Amino acid sequence: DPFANDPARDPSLVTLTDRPCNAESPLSELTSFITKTAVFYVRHHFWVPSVGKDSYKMTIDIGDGSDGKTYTLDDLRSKFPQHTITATLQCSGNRRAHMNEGSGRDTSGLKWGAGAISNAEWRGPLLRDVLKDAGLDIARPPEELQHVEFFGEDTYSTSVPLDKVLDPRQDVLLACEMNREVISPDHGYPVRVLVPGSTAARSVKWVNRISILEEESQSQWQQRDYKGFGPNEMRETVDWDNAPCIQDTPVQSAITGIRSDKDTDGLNSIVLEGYAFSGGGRKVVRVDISLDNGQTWSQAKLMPDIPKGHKAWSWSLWTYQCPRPPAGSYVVVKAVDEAYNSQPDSHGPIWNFRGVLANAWHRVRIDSII
Ligand code: MTE
Ligand code: MO
Repeated sequence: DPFANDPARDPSLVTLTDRPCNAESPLSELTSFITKTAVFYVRHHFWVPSVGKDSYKMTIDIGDGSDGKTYTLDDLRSKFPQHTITATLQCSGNRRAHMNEGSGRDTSGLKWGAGAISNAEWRGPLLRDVLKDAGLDIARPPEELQHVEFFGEDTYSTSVPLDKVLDPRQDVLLACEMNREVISPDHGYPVRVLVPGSTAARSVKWVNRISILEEESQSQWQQRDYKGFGPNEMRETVDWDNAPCIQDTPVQSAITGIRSDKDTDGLNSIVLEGYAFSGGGRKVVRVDISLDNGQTWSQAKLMPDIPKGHKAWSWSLWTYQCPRPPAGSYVVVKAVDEAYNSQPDSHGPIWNFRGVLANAWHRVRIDSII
């Protein structure tokens, strides 16, 4: 049984499948800026491979036909400056269940609610520094080299554009620590790639080989998954080859908590809490709240959390207090990022058969969770 070595997991994780483990963070845990490692969402395609820290080796092959250079964990930790960032990982399927419900059309894939997203602090060398050491001319890379492919010990693989990795302000790490501890087995022990601002599918866990290539990865996760299509396109007819793979993700927000409170005059009120996040390091500049299903709006308060890194790689948490609306009201959230991208009002027009990038306004019926 290859799953026999999977680690024990926190019982509060919301498990969708056990083998392989796919589990959401409980929404009540997503109201802290840093998600505790034990309740960080888990998304595996296979079992957790066992990789010893002493036997760990990673090979970098820079596309020049040479054999490549190999690094131990100790090399990665001691030979390169270590960088710390805070970054949110969000699965491309986050909120797929909302897309299904909102459009009345099913999609293929795990029915994630709003908990396939979490935020952590990551530490390790910049991948560009390691590529330089491996012999890549990072100031003037050969024109034909355009992509970096990551291979996981579990056979998962995918690639990102080389430009993203070479820019020191994009903060692409070989993360050796998560929340100031060695990375846990579920999140890639001992080393995972961390590509901040990109869909989490690119942040390969248990990475043991990195190749610089002329073409994108030919893996199924690059070519036949994690792509978006029109609402009319179906599995049988789509042109996979001509759709770009998802890298940066669109702006997203969700309500993660609603609690009863008293306002300063002692009157009944509610406090809404949630997250807002955009891909590509685009900062969330505003979170709009409606208590009447989108007729009228006001702004939530963004929390003063201090993210680390060159861009807005972490979500923004927000709160909103207001008089308690009548039972049966729909509260709605939508966010705006620094490029003034916003979220669509419903999932019907953005429905796609894989159910990726579900980011319509999040609506919650008030009496359903108080
Ligand atoms: N890396 C490997 N090696 N194997 C995987 O199955 N899943 C990817 C990505 N990296 C995956 C992987 C996907 S789809 C997601 S959403 C994130 O890891 C989940 O990361 P997490 O489990 O640390 O939350
Ligand atoms: Mo994912």
